[in-house]
Amino acid sequence: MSAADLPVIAILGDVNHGKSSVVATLAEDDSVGIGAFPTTTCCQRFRVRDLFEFVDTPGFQNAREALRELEEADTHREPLAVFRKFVERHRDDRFFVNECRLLEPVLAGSALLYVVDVSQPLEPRHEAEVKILRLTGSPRIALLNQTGEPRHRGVWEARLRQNFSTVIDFDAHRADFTNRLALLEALATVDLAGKARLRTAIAVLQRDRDEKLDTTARVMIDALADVLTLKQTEALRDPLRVATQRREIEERFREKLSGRETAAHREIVRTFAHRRVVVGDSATPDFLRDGLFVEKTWSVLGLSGWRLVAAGAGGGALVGAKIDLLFGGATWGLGALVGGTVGGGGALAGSHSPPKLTVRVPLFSRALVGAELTAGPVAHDNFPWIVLDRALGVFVSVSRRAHARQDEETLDATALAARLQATRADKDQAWEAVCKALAKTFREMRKGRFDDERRETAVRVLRDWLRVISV
Ligand SMILES: Nc1nc2c(ncn2[C@@H]2O[C@H](COP(=O)(O)OP(=O)(O)OP(=O)(O)O)[C@@H](O)[C@H]2O)c(=O)[nH]1
Ligand SMILES: [Mg+2]
Repeated sequence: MSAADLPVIAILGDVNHGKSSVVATLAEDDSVGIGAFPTTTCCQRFRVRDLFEFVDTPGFQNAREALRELEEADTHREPLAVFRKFVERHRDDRFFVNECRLLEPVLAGSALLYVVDVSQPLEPRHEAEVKILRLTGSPRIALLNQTGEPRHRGVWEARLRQNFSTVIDFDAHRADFTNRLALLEALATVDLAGKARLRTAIAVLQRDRDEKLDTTARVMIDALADVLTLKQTEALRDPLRVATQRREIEERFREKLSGRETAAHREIVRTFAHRRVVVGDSATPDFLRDGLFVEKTWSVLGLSGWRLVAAGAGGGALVGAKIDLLFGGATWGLGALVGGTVGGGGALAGSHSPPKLTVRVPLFSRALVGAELTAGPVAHDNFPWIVLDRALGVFVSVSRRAHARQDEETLDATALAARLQATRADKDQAWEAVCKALAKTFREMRKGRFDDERRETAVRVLRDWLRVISV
């Protein structure tokens, strides 16, 4: 599709009714200028891939006065000619500067989205805006946005229905992917000229969304494979100072683990192009430093009760229950997870015991020359589930977040758990099946039997689950 063929959709409405917010959410672009005061002063184009273009416009300034000059379009053979004359006449007129600018895309034949804020009352100037848009004869639909309590929704809807064949609710701050597609579908229905291209665009967007889910599933599975096999091995420096070195290794191991997890979280956030969602920067020291180990994380995600799933496909063990037994009232933090035992052997004990930090002592050397300290890998049954849950929490946060939102969001353990819980209703059975498949995956990862084919299977299972919880 050449650029000239792209469907162009102009977003119009009163100042501060949320036009730019609608553009940001539709285009999934959080760089769109949004503000509580008159913000958009010139038309700005936002292209979505090479599929279509949104034009954000300044709000109407003097709609009632403009209407008086545009009314003759009602009986004119070519209504847009009247609009063109208006723009030529007022090109240098400060009084109609916004009207001249917002009419640019209208004159170029765009489809129109009229955005109203139903938390504000319908005023005579809005009646004039509606009439102006009707006079253009352009394909158009109306959106009921709300920047606060939707007190005036009824009045707005009744009025708009008289002038627009399609009036739909579209909350710029809450709209999800399904709402966005529904809006484009509605446009395709009224815009007969752009219909075919819009339908093509919708299909591409759906594929695009699937790719994002696939990327996220891969990021999660790869991070899980890494953290489940992660170790920190160092040569013993001084046999008399084993305890000190052990603490250092623990710390480095913990950093590596957290770092790997944070990298995955950031990649998920990036996949959904949200720059106001913060993962582990200085504002969230706990989450960055100790995310996997702080008491809050384990208590919120591990002990909350909703995650009592049959995770061990073999044993059918209840993951949540185990955490209770192991950690109930005990010490929290890395100490509980990566045990402080120093001794021979090396194989980590079974999943019921905390993983051990081991010292391997070569038989030929009494002086411990060449001895090694090793921390990890973490063998606890619950470990991958905690990592997975936290990644799912990040995914749910960003995959449902509208790009119009201006607030900074910090992903801490509590936020992730709350987000996750909201996705669980009525889905437990499906989740259980996913858990069974993933429990097998985790065993394969731990045993070093996780090959490409198994990776693809795991990615598919997880991707399908992401689709379920992303809307
Ligand atoms: N809570 C909430 N606030 C919204 C919503 N849409 C817009 N806002 C807020 O309303 C204000 C105006 O939003 P904009 O999108 O800049 O409105 P606009 O119509 O483009 O404004 P101008 O460019 O000045 O004409 C901003 O503070 C937005 O954050 C919404 O759906 N929910
Ligand atoms: Mg704006």
